[in-house]
Amino acid sequence: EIRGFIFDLDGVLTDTAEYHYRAWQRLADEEGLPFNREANEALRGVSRRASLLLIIGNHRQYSEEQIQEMMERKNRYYVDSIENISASDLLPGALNLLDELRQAGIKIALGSASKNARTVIEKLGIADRMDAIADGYSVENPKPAPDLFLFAAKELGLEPAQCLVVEDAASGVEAALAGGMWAVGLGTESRVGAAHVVLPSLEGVHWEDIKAKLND
Ligand code: B16
Ligand code: MG
Repeated sequence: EIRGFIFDLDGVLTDTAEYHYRAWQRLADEEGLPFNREANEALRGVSRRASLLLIIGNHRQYSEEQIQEMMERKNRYYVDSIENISASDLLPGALNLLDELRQAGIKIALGSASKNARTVIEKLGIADRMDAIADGYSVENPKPAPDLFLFAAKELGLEPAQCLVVEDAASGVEAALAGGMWAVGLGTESRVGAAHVVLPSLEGVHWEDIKAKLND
């Protein structure tokens, strides 16, 4: 029986992906590295460092110091750009599902790779709805390793098999399955088809519907 939900942040509860993209694009332009929206798709749910290494590819050689500086620079651009986000930046259906789960007595955790996750959920006005937070500071190994979600489950006091992860990234679905959890994938079959249930988004989604689909 499912007793806890673990929500990814970017792409599930809000669309900070666009702000991450613009910050990476600005950095890539400054460095003369090739990058565009299409290339950005590969960065969905990927940690800051791994994202930068994907952008650099084998185009140039950078020292560790330069890599650190670029990670900090991208983060400054990103943090500046999310300064004004608010509850209106919650994706459709997110708030309703959080409320339904609470009423059903289901525990809720955040499972985000982002080091800015706490700031973002505070701005979105949903920080008080979280029973636990797993973010970019919680574990060493990024998704697709299950560590982040296992950390969240532990914080909730639940077994992995009692937890359901909601993810928009292939690496996140992979992490949930590797951890022995249930997975709901948001987006296309080609991206999140490995999940137990695939939905286009959380819009109009009810806990009862998810439960029914899992029992099919
Ligand atoms: P930060 P999620 C991920 O959030 C983003 O999807 C990804 O684009 C970003 O690089 C990563 O967090 C790290 O974020 O630079 O703020 O630490 O999808 O896991 O909620
Ligand atoms: Mg995501």
